[in-house]
Amino acid sequence: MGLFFGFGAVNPWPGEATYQQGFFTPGRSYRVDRQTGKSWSDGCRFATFWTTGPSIEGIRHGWHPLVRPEGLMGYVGGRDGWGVGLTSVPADSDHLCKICPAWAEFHVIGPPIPQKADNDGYWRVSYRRRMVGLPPEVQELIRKEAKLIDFGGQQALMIRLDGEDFEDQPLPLATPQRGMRFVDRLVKLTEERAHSGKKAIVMQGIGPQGLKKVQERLYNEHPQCRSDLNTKYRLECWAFADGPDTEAFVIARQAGPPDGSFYLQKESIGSHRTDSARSGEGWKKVAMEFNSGPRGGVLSLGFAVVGPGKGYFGDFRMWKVTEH
Ligand SMILES: [Ca+2]
Repeated sequence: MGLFFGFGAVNPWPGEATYQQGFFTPGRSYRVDRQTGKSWSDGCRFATFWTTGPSIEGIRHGWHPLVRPEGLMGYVGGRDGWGVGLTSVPADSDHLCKICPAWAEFHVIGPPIPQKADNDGYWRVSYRRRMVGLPPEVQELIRKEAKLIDFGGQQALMIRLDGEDFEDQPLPLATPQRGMRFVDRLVKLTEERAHSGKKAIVMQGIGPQGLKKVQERLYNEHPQCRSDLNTKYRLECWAFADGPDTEAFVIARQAGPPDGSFYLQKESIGSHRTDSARSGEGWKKVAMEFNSGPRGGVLSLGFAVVGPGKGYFGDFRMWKVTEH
């Protein structure tokens, strides 16, 4: 769920989401002037947005938790056909309104930042919240009465972690999907070449300086997902470098909370990359394994092509090798 995240990261791991659709009732909502930061109340009725689910680790290790003031935030679906509704009551009403860059979720607040850690070392953020169970009948009413945000036929490019061959991409935004969404403008879907089927993704090669920019932008423009604590991950995909002196590979960076802190820091806790597929090698499986930090964090992926040619990627998969 977009309420708890680091740098827009979500939790696309298969099997971890417990609901399909979120909604909110009016309560208070805001519009915000991005230039001045000024916000004002804005009337609304129902609205919904598609999302994936949180995990305990995501909540424990997320960036500033953002909470919607008043009203009701709900999660349709869930176990046994029941959903969950949450209301939040801020400790005071003097919080700045924040905008979630991942979900354009604009009526949330940031609870006060704690001044010190608890005895167990965790920096706890407190706010009051009421939780209610939503029986199937209520969920059905919500689905019937809710106004779905019109995505206008928009589509998105996404990596599903349990295996992605890109054959049914791009995916419609108005359909629930569980995966890492690309927002990198440099990555395109293509039928020029494919390791499987007809489709793959392609990137134009860049120079070393361009690669540096890609690495710097990893937190903002590349697919992200939450990582568990003390867990080993493996990533595999097929890459093809087309053109002279060109190589294609996958890079990843991890951000996590430093020791003694609740909050994620942008400084990487680990940078990783696969081996390269180089010019003349044809399709090559590239892979990497890496460990998450002791407190988990956020994993950002980048697809890198260095040189004058182009690089193709297909048949991606990432999974947890070990769990504690
Ligand atoms: Ca394919």
